[in-house]
Amino acid sequence: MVKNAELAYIFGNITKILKIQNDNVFKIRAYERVADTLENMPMEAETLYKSGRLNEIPGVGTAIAQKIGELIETGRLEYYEKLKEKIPAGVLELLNIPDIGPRKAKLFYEELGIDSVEKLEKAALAHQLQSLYGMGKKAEENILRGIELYKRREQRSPLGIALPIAEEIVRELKSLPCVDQISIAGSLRRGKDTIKDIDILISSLKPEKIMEKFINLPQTKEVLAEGLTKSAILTKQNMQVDLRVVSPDSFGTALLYFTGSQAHNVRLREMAVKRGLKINEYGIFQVKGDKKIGGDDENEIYEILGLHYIMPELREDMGEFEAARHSTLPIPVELNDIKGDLHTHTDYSDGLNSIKEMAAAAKQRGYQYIAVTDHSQSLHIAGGLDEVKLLEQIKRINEINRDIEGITVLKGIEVDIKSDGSLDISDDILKKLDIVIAAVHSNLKQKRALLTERYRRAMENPYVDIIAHPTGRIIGYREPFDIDIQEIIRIAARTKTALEINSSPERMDLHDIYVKSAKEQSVMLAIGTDAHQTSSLDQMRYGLAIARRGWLEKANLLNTLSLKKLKERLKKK
Ligand code: DGT
Ligand code: CA
Repeated sequence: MVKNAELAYIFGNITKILKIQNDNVFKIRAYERVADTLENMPMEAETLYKSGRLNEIPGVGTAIAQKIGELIETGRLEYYEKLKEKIPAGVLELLNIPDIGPRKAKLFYEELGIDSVEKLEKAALAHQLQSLYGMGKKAEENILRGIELYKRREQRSPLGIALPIAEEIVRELKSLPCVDQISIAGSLRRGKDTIKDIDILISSLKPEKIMEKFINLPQTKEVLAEGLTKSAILTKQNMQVDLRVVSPDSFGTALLYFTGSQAHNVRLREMAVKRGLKINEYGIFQVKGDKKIGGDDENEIYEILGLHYIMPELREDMGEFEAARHSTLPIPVELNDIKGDLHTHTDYSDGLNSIKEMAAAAKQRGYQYIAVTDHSQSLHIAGGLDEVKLLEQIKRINEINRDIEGITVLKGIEVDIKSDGSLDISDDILKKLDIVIAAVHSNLKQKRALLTERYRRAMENPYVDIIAHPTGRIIGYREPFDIDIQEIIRIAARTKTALEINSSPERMDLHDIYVKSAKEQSVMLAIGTDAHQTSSLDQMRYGLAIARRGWLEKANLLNTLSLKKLKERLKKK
């Protein structure tokens, strides 16, 4: 079976090669569109092919249908093989580096024979790039920075990528009857925004059976280590997964140990020592006589140490022990507490679904409201709304609200903060909306003071309720803006502006450390998925992980409020 993802990958590569070769734009667009469609299509292309219905896929004409057929029948595509002879795979890899497009990739390859990221880095360090046409010292420096980001991206994956992979593996392993308990551990269990490798822990009396299944999972690309208690694989998405199997009577302490963080574990062990106890991954023991007093239950270990249970998201040695001792641990906010999504897009700008579809999907998730916050006019590439179009959308939402039941669509906008801090939509229109989120999308390299000032002006606007993705980072692609985030938090407190926890996997912005700091200054936070299609509403849980890691409780989040309370609160600013 040739999966859609594999087809999409090949058509994506064809697009890249054609771009580097500066081929016909219409042809390029056709391949790009097919790659995109294949990636997001619920139906398998192979199934359609077998019933002669490939032409039902949008954008698939005879030529492309033939190519899909050839791939399904023979597993290879002559046209693609020929293209690859001209442009090596290493040159395509260059396109993954921020700031490198087809033009530069071609330039580096043709002028300096650069066909790998490694060679590119060497050339940049030897200052061989700056003299090339259209380059310069600054461009060369940017490329080096881009390579750093790229390497880090290869090493750590966003939570939103790693978690679904881990859950699928857990589901498959769980089907074995010899599995007693199973849990995700490591940074993934702690809900960190990026994950180096996935850790899974199982208790069982029959480890061989489990290991055999694990190394032969359909996801496995390579077996990195194989043993009776510990194995590691690399998945097809290049994620490393470590699996450990322990006996049921040590599941609790092993889970504690492999959940980490290391800093948290060090403190736990110190506390144990003070009580004449010893903890390791096998159990908790009295030093005198080496008597085991616990090990199967994680909860119980904290109890034995005289502590309240500390949830995994707080285990960073960032004050959780003091809070556990003084009974001041936060009451964790749960997915059930979330009453709506406050950042979503529709087909009015660059979203895929209609307002109605988004509203229905939000209702299905048990929400009371969903804020539609499309882009504003100056974001041309995202089809931003001008004031006329926004007024039209307001009217449409009013109609929809009259028609539907069980959910309310809030009229909103993700308004651009312009270079001088003014907004892209006039106050007269903003005041007609239920909710305004403001964001920086342009002129990102402004000086620190200027950029911070730009945020200040936006927050002082009486209609701005939330600042979207405040630091602007894109994991692996863009560093956070050079802004004074602590100052921005102070201004948010003073102006009663909420800060967003953007939960789209590549953003995860605000970071948990700043979330905690915002909470300490009584700033409200708002989780928004930034969904551009209905399925992305499920990303709420990634933002929730940040909220929990940031010590938030229900009362610190705008979108735990009921519709009525939220509306009152939004009017207040
Ligand atoms: P990462 O980098 O995203 O994979 O982060 P973690 O926390 O998942 O780190 P990882 O996978 O190296 O190890 C998982 C947990 O196992 C870690 O949080 C604590 C525990 N652990 C691993 N190695 C050591 C060690 O050498 N000493 C101690 N005390 N604990 C360790
Ligand atoms: Ca890990």
